[in-house]
Amino acid sequence: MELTTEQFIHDFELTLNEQQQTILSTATPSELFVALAHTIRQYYTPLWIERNKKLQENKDKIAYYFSVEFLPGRMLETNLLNLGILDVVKEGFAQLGIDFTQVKQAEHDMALGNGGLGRLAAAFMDSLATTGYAGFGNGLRYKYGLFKQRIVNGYQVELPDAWFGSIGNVWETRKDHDIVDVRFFGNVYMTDAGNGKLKPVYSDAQVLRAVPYDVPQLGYGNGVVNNLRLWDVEIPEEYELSYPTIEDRRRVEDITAVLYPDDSSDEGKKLRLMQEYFMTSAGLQTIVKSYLKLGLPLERIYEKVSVHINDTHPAVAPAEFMRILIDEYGLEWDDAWNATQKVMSYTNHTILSEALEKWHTGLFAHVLPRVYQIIVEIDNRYAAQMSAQGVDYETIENTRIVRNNQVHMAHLAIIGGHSVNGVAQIHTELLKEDTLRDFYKVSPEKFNNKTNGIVQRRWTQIAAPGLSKTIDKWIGQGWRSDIHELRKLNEYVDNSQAQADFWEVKQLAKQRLADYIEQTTGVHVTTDAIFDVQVKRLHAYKRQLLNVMHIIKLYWDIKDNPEGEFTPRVFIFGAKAAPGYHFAKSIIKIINELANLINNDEQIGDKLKVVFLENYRVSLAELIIPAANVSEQISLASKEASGTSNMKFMMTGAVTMATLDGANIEIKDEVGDDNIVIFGMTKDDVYNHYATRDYYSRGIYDNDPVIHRVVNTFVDGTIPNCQREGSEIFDALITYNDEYFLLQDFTSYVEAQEHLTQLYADRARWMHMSMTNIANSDKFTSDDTIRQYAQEIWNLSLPSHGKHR
Ligand code: DL6
Repeated sequence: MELTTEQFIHDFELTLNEQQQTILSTATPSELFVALAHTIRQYYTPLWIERNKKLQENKDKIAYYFSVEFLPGRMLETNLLNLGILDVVKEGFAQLGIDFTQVKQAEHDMALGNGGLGRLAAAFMDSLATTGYAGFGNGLRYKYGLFKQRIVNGYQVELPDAWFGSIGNVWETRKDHDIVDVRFFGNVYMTDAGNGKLKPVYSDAQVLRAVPYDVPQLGYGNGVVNNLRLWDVEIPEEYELSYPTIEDRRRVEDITAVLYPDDSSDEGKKLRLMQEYFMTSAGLQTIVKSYLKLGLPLERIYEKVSVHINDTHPAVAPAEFMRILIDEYGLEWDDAWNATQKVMSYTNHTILSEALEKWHTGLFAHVLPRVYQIIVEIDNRYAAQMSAQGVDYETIENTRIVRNNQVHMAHLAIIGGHSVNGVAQIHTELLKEDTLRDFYKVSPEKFNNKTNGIVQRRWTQIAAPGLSKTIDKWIGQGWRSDIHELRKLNEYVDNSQAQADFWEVKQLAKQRLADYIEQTTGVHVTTDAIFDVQVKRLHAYKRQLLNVMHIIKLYWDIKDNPEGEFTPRVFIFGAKAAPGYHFAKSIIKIINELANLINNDEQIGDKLKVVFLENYRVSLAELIIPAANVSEQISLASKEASGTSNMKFMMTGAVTMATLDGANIEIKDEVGDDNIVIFGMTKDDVYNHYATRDYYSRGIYDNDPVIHRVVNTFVDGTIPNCQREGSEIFDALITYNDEYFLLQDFTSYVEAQEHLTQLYADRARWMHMSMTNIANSDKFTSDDTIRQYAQEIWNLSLPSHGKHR
């Protein structure tokens, strides 16, 4: 949009005075932030209204993305950048003497997600708007997002993330006209509807009100505003008498209280199921209502609506959609089923079977009695149809939805839809070969791959403005709107002046991070060191522990030979462990105690530092990622579905230390073997070990003196204050045969690290690698990923109005 600095200053001051009823000289950063957000709202609101009107008038097809997680982080800068007024606002603030960074930091991260899956959902919202497609999100308006992590005595402590704080969500708008009711529990039986059909009659059901709050999703430079709808729960007035105590009300409010409640108890499981159904039912009900306003026949709803199921959490969608079409609008089963399968599609985000949700049939039927009836009917019809097609009994049994007293949500999503995709090539292959192989046998046409992507704008223009300016200097600004122009940088990867510029900008980013490290942990680190970073959720398969083992090896190398040559390294970790994941928490404790040991050893000095940055989140990632020299992507081959931080590091010039897992393989394909460092087993090696059962970690431990010493370090008292955690780790590695093959991969990891150190010592070689990574990272733009979803899964056309990319 066109906006002069003068106009902005005028609008901003007016909003500050009228809305916040304060003036510049006394306003706090948070008051300034709210005033700025409200000024921006005035700018985009007409665009939003116009967008909705046009979509309705032109009857454009819309894709609805259902996800229990959305992790946008802060939205201020994205909104400003996408509206094209970031520089104007910064300039206006400079003229007013306001510190923009301070104001931006007053916004609390919107952390309604755990990690990669939620961040991907947020990226897709940005890319849908940027590409111009009509794509709307549906999620939950949690009062508490992902917990706030504090480290106390080396241990993770979880605190509630009260992200609404005192200012609430400045971007949202409550939409009363789309309120719907959602029903749980009770009894249901079928009765004659009088028109030759049956209709359900409910008794003793709990009826709750679903209230939508819409959060705008602005496209980059195109005036498009899409919608992210977050559902909140309320008690309908007519049922208020049923909730006489605060406790009664709190039990209801719990539905949207916390992201991922503790589901180790039956109560927790019930709550989780209720959350998932609540969002899915509310979203689907309003979709059908707004479709009907177009005046088109319901049985052809698939021509105007797609519903995407992001992981298994909203996988009740096909059954709920059937319920709505049949029970509420009287469609025949076959018409409803035809529409449902054409509307629904599903993304799988993991091969870890424990993450594919299953519900005990007793619980499911208790919470959602009518939906359960429909699921049983879908399942029976599916089995009959497969049998009629000659599919063998075992395959049918393996793919059924209701099996062994469990409702298999992934199976419902696959059977009830027309598409199932993995999130990187290797992951999709593994789904076909292993996790979902029986489905692939019966419905190969449903399977496809959509490699993940990232919003390049956030990781360059917002998180790395210095890097962005350096890119501008060498290839012009075209890449900012067409990321594929980044490839022009390939021409300069051996240009010594360009290398010096890119080196310089990385050093500045490292210094910024070094300052933050010093402020928050008291540890001084030098930018002369290699900044080696592993930031992601803490999980055994991601193998932070392998990184720790390498650090221990380096520690002993220096202790054995304190005068030897050593390229200094700073190892930086950021990771939250799921609150109930004991082993992951033990690894956090070990990292912190190892850090204390190393950072306070004068003999080690600046040669080696270890830092654990608490409360890893999107806004912290924006500080850390541009400062990395090395990106640690070291999961056991076959276990990481894709990864997306690997793409962010690549785009900002880090070199990846990688196993052949997830999207690392596609990064390697883009940059070539010389510009990435690969080590470790392949997925076939891993599967061979599974088949032959020949892996024996104790044998390696007994025979390799280096490994022996490293593993013993966990238990011999070298690392203080972690006897219990050290023993757990020792047991996992040796007594329980090292599930994730750390010992097997250790030697090759160490060799790869030594190779990397040599590469870093040759600045021209290193900068060639670093810049080649930046230059070829365009492949991972989520704009392209979303285009593939839109064209190949959702069958969307670009709306006829507006500018598109
Ligand atoms: O697809 C987004 C993201 C992938 O990049 C990660 O590799 C994958 O682990 C993550 N999956 C999940 C699902 N649950 N589990 N485990 O978070 O999805």
